[in-house]
Amino acid sequence: MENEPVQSMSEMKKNSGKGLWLSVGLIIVVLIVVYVFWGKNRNASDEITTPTPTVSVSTASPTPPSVVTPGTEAPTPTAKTFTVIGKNFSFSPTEIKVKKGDTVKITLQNTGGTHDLVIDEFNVRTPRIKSGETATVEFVADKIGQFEYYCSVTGHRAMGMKGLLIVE
Ligand SMILES: [Cu+2]
Repeated sequence: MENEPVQSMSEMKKNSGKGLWLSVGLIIVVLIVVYVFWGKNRNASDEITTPTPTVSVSTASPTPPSVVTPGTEAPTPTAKTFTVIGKNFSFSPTEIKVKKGDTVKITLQNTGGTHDLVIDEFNVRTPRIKSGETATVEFVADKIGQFEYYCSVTGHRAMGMKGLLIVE
């Protein structure tokens, strides 16, 4: 009986303690709710102001091969390059084959002596070059046939500085 008021006091303390914890808990919950809500809003506004950069994966689709529609003649001419080595007294190779309409690029590479490379039918003529030098000519093989390329330095053609350009 003596302890009753004490008990009630402790009970009151307990109650007030409970109330305190309750209010603290409530505040925490409110804070969490506010935080979450605010955070969401901030994220939303972030999304608006700073849009996520679009990842541009450049899938550069390879250009489809040019379709040659049947019936149309003269497909796009292809450039063909050759290196002809010239020396006393021969050319190598001694034969060059191309298709009519091809752009032909011939580089004369002189490895000995003084030479040039001439094709009369295509008005092709390199300058005369010395050993170690190179000279390039370019022309369109616009006619079918076999044409001799040769060195125009006196006597060289007769001594074997010649080859055959075959246009098919
Ligand atoms: Cu020559």
